[in-house]
Amino acid sequence: MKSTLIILTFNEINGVQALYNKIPFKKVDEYFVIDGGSTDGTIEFFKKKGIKVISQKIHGRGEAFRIGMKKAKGDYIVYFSPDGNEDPKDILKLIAELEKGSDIAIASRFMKGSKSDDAGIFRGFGNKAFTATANILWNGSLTDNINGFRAIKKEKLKELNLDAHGFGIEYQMSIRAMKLKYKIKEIPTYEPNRIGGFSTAGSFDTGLYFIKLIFHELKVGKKFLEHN
Ligand SMILES: Nc1nc2c(ncn2[C@@H]2O[C@H](COP(=O)(O)OP(=O)(O)OP(=O)(O)O)[C@@H](O)[C@H]2O)c(=O)[nH]1
Ligand SMILES: [Mg+2]
Repeated sequence: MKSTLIILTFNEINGVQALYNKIPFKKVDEYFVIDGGSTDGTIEFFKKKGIKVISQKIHGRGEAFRIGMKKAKGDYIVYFSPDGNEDPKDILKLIAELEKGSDIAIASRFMKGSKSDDAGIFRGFGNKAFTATANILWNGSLTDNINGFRAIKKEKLKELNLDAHGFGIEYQMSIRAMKLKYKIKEIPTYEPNRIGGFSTAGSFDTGLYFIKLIFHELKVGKKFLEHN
């Protein structure tokens, strides 16, 4: 099976410079960058290295995930954000879990063996509360269904017909995957603080959108399958 590494950036030059040499480009079959409109040199950095950069017409991680799915030639897709919150070493570990038979593999910041320096008390609590709510509603047992650092089989991702915006995309992916009883594997990860730059995930707005998503997903049920 072939793997595609998708790097997601929006003004992430500091992280990109710090992490570039640690990204296992040679160990995946395909890689490219999807950029949400960087103006800080991120795009130029990758282009200079000869790496393809796809510039989004519509901003946001939701859109970036969808473009990635359409462009990826591999059977396995890994989404990686080089902001310092994600350890590039986990990229191959996530792919390995798909090879072992999982449909989705998520780097969890909140399971046994994990650690997060970045979540803080408020965001850590929010993350866990949203994960727990989804577990109750859709009969799951995940510890971190929000983290963007994940790998998924492309065919399985297509089936989910994700339409969420921005930072809701991962939550919707996890919820729909639970609805379809996908095999989801979590691996412990260490999330350090971000390297320079700025987070654009406003906690309040994101939280509000997650609540809307929960109601939307309750209403939609499995009807998203009809679009296939
Ligand atoms: N392609 C793309 N990437 C984006 C977009 N918005 C944010 N990103 C990237 O997504 C990753 C996560 O964004 P952050 O703002 O750090 O969100 P977060 O990790 O939830 O927040 P922190 O934990 O505070 O860092 C980073 O690598 C960003 O550069 C976008 O519109 N398009
Ligand atoms: Mg981040």
